[in-house]
Amino acid sequence: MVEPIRMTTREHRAAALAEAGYNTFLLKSEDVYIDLLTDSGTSAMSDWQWAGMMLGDEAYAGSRNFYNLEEAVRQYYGYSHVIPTHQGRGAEHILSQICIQPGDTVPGNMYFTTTRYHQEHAGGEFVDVIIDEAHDPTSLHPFKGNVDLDKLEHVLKTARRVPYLSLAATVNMAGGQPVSMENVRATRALCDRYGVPIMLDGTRAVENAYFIQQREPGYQDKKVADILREMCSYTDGCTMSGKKDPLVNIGGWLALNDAALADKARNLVVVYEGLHTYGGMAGRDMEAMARGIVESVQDDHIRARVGQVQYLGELLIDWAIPVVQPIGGHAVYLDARRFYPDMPQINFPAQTLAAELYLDSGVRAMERGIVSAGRNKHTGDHYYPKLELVRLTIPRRVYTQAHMDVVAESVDAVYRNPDKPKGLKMVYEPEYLRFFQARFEPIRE
Ligand code: PLI
Repeated sequence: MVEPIRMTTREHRAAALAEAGYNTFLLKSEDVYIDLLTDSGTSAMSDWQWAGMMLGDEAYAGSRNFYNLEEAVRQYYGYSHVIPTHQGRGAEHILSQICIQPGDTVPGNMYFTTTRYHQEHAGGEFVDVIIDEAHDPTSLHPFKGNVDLDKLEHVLKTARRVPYLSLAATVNMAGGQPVSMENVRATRALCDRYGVPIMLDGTRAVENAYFIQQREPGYQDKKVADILREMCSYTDGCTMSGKKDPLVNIGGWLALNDAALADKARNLVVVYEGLHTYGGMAGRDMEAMARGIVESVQDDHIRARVGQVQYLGELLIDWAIPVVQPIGGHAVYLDARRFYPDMPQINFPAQTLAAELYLDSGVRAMERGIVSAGRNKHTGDHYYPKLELVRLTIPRRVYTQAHMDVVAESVDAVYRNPDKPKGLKMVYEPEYLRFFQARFEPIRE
């Protein structure tokens, strides 16, 4: 599918940005030139997926497309039970509700916005157990998503109850950074000693498997599909946003190995999502996702996908622009602190940088810093994350390398602009997941 894109004038963008409260989530898509807001649901489907859309079995119950999806998840991810959901956060909601009790502690390798929200909403407390290198944008550790086993053991020893370890692969908020197979295996062994299951956030696990193939000794000759299966085999279940790795515009699932827990999930899914054989998706959506899973694990696909992200990242590194290194799997993350070294974090440097980039060229990116981090739910204080980033997220199979060049040139222009902005102040703050809808005004003096 081809979609026309529109160039706009700086004057037009200035007006659009003001109307959007300096929040790129509030811009209209037609005012955007190159859309790197997210890779979520923005990928292009293949001819084979579109053909599958024509084979939708829209029965309320027992659609054949559900069984195709179930089979694809079993084959490529290896879990026994598959509960479809409308997208990833639907799966996170069900998992949190069936596993977490008030007062529980949920350790994880860095928070993700919707994941932590659902854990807290169920009465849990998220504790970060990622290695320290993940919080340092300049560290070149090849597996910055790794769990710090000492931090995890401390939680397992001291927490009243730990329902599961929340393991993300790759780690979005750290810059799309992978976890090594060795670390997953060691984490499994540690969790086994304490009888704690592992729930994978498998949203970008295929990208993680690709990094293992490229970087971890012993995996060079293995297929990405086999690496993915092995990684999942060390975990007990998985939440999935079908909008990322599985190459669809909408959809998700929760997969579990424990039959009794799966029954609980199947029961709850009918309350919030839909019957356990469609979970909020049309039959045709499930078919597209089943086929997307098959395509997503092909070595040629994933090499090209991650390769495009690396291309943009390496261009920016060559031009000495501060980015999170190593370059992640789905996005290049600009280090806003080094764009605006004098700007206090409370003036929202990354939010400001995303606005400046849009103003310069119509390229839309996303803040991943203090705004995304939100507030401590007990004290009401802002979290002040070490990482203050702008994410240039690459949709799969959509843009060309020439688009990447345009993006890089605009980032360079913003970085070298001697006229530095003072930052933004937040003038409207929603209660939940504020980054989506918060509004800002420029600080002028
Ligand atoms: O957007 P959902 O509800 O399909 O998925 C939620 C979700 C869960 N885990 C991870 C690691 C995500 O990245 C994620 C969604 N990410 C979005 C929307 C993104 O722009 O990164």
